[in-house]
Amino acid sequence: MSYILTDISKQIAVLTISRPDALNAINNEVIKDLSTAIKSCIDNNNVGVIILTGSGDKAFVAGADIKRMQALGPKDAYEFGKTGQQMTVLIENSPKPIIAAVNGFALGGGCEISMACHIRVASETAVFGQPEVLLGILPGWGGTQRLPRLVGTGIANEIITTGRMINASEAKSIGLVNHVVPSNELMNKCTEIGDQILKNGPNAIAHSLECIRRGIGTTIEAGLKIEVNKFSNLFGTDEANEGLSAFVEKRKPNFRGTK
Ligand code: DAK
Repeated sequence: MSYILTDISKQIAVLTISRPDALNAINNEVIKDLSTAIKSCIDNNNVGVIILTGSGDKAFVAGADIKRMQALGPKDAYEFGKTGQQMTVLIENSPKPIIAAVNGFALGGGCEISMACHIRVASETAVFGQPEVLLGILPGWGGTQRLPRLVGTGIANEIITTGRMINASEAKSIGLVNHVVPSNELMNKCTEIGDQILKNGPNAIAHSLECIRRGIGTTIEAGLKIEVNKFSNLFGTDEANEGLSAFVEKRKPNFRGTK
């Protein structure tokens, strides 16, 4: 049985991490199942947007499985760290936007998974944090890299070295999340964003995400080169022909057949 529940409707896949007795804490099996589920959504032509959430009303993901980590030595920890990092890279590199629907605790590895997603929407009850230093370890699934890129170095330094918890409204104020909504509106809000994305060209979306991702780590000049190449490569494609013609013909574009 998989730790991931998959529900696909109207080109939006909802992936629910389901390990409720451990607040959806992540072990190797969850990493494997989540990676498989994401790859399968990326390969599925009936999916255009992915929403990632946690089961229950208490946690998105309460972190890596602390009970399992207790037994790790440096070699196993390196493997666990690498596997978790690969999963976050798979999420971040997805050509289909992945929206984190953060429905509760997003701590340690949970916060790191949410930060690898392209968009974060939090319920009012969400709690973020990188409490690894409280355990004598450090954020090892990209927290030290993605948090400063999202919120700036000074705030990331404080969050990581204090390990303190951040509530949803603070997360919004520092730019860690895009939106905060009441719990019962969380999935609606994510679906609304997903529906808006689905109206647009899938290749244009995928290439935009790639330009943003690759441009962040480089100079403006190098980033502009990536952008102009991606931009020009879209011209002459069926998708760009459809989008540009639809504007001229004063009609809505049809990029995905059914939408
Ligand atoms: N791991 C395993 N079990 C967990 C867990 C976790 N992270 N978080 C919660 N649980 C389990 C609890 O043990 C409890 O199970 P039972 O004792 O009932 O069997 C059950 O979930 C319910 O939790 P609580 O009873 O504690 O519930 P409360 O409402 O009282 O508290 C809490 C909720 C989220 C505040 C608390 O559970 C908590 O503090 N959890 C731990 C949060 C945390 O520290 N998370 C960060 C984990 S460290 C690496 C790369 C990355 C990482 C590690 C290595 N390498 C490069 C090697 C990532 C590290 C982390 O994520």
